[in-house]
Amino acid sequence: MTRYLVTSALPYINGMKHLGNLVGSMLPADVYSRFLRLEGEEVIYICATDEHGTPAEIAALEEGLDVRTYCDIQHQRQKDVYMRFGLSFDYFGRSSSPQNHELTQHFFRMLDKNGFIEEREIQQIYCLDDERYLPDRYVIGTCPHCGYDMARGDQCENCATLLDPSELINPRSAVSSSQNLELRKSRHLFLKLDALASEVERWVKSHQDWPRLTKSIALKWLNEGLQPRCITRDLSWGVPVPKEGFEDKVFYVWFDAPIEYIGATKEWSDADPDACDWKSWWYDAKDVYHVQFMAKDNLPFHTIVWPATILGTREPWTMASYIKGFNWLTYYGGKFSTSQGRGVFMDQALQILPPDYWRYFLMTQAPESDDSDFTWELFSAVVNKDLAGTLGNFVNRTLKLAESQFGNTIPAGGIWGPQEDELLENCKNSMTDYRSALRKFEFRKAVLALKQLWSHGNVYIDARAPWNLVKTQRDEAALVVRTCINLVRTYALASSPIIPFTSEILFDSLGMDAQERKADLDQALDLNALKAGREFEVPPILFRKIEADEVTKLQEQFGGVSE
Ligand code: B3M
Ligand code: ZN
Repeated sequence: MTRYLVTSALPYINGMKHLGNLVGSMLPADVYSRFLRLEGEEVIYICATDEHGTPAEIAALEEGLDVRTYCDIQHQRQKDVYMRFGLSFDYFGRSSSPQNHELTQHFFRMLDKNGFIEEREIQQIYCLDDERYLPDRYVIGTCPHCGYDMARGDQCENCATLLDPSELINPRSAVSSSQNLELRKSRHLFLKLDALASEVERWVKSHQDWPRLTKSIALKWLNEGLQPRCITRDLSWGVPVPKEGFEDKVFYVWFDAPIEYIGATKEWSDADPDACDWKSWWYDAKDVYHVQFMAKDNLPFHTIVWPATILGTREPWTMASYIKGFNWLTYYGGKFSTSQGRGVFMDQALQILPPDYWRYFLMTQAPESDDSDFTWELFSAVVNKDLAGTLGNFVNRTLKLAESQFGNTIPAGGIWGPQEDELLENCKNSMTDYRSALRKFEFRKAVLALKQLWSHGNVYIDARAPWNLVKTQRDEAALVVRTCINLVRTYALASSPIIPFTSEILFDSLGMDAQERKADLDQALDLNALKAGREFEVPPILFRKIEADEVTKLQEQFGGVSE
């Protein structure tokens, strides 16, 4: 039996994530994990905050906090909003954990022992007042190309030119504004990617089933030739380098971040040994199918650098079986921008509408084969049509009619006939499409199939018109109503990977117990599961429509109809 190990790219600790971050990694990973659980598979879904590196240091500095305190606060804040979005991590860890420190040092020692680490001398900017080396983006000055006086040492934000800090005019420290800078030589450790290139290439090429985006980015890197990569930094926040002469350095954040996939699982094991045996998932785990979800900018690290790191240890750590990469979700054609406050952040989204509105909409727009664009017009159109118009409307009509004609118990009577057969046949087909799309990581297709499944109910109830039948053939009307109530159950079960909160509302209103809620997707197709005589309640309106004036207001509030 295959066991499924699901991970999504670890969100940086610095600040709330936006809807683009959500749809590009965590949300599809959650949908996939929930689907596998529904299929009765053994699955764990692991994620964590990525806490080391310059961005965390800068953000802490800006808030006047020491970096550990800053990370404590931000980790809690992120975790909280992910819970509210229904992201069903089995464990949500922290890359600053002792477990990750230990594992990262172990990985390094193995690489060093096996000859895949080399020392090199590089030049870096040192600030005499700050008494520290400054990474490129800590150096600020005037851009030699456009004259912008706040250009960062790695890139000018105004004209987008890539820079080297030595090109800046009047360079100064971003930490203190001190101009007391000098170039110093410093020794660093490099991972010899070149020595591992052919092994990485063989590994990549053994995965022909990966999405085109993933394969093309991996092959592009391989074709350009792999160079040794610096994996140490002159910072104090991070995993210390366990090597003589390097005691005052830490590993580069991208060296320890993927190791935290393992680290987080170990954090879970250490906290609850009965719940999880981390090593059985990560070490010599031949029955594990490991799926990674991420946005495309993370693909080089996961298709090249991280596998090279594992291969170089010469130990049997679990490598990706499948890497699902996503393009960008844009906001009115431009970037979601943290610094410019464009687009919608996850905490703001939940102040506007409950999580399922966002979860459903985002999955309909999953940027799988191309970038896709967020607009409030599209958001309201999809919500109004699919959620309010198709699913919500069917549930509401069905249960309201049942209640008014038969009271709050499922009615008995009537004989299953050809129209019910046809309904069941249609549902089976849509369910097959839905399951096979999810198995193949084709999320947009899956959502389309789910929407199909929902629409069969409306077609059936319109054709059968139980509101008329009830006047002349009460038994027949009872059959239709009973079948439709069973369809509500089918929908609640099938939709739960995408809109889990709505499923719970429906389970509650149908009075389903814990065992009944665990039905799989074959059992979900039983349109006689809920028997006559069972009580139900009519839930409040499931989804409300978003009106045009609200769209206008949201556009104004969140800005940016144009870049
Ligand atoms: N934190 C980058 C990002 O959030 C990085 C991912 C790490 S995955 C090991 O896009
Ligand atoms: Zn510039």
